[in-house]
Amino acid sequence: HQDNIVEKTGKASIKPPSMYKVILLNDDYTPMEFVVDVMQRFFHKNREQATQIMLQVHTKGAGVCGVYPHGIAETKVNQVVEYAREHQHPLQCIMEEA
Ligand code: TYC
Repeated sequence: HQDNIVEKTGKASIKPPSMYKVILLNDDYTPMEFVVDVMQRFFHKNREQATQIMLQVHTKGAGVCGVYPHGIAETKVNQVVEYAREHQHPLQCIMEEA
């Protein structure tokens, strides 16, 4: 729909779509190596970046993997949750407006 189109004095102005942070959550069971693999596989991080973010999630409870438009963020969340489920890990991933 068109909530990104704002009518003003007869002239339409376009505002860019909102961006969403995709956030990984810590848990006690998902192996560190699996989390690093997830970040390389779905967020195009190299091994060093992936390890650094994983350690931040592990110590602080949560970490941002990337910022994307709504539909892409939603797809990433679904891919991560599905992949974790397939491997029987409780890893959780959420999105929130940036
Ligand atoms: N805390 C997990 C462990 O000690 C590792 C982990 C890191 C889990 C990041 C989830 O998003 C996560 N095995």
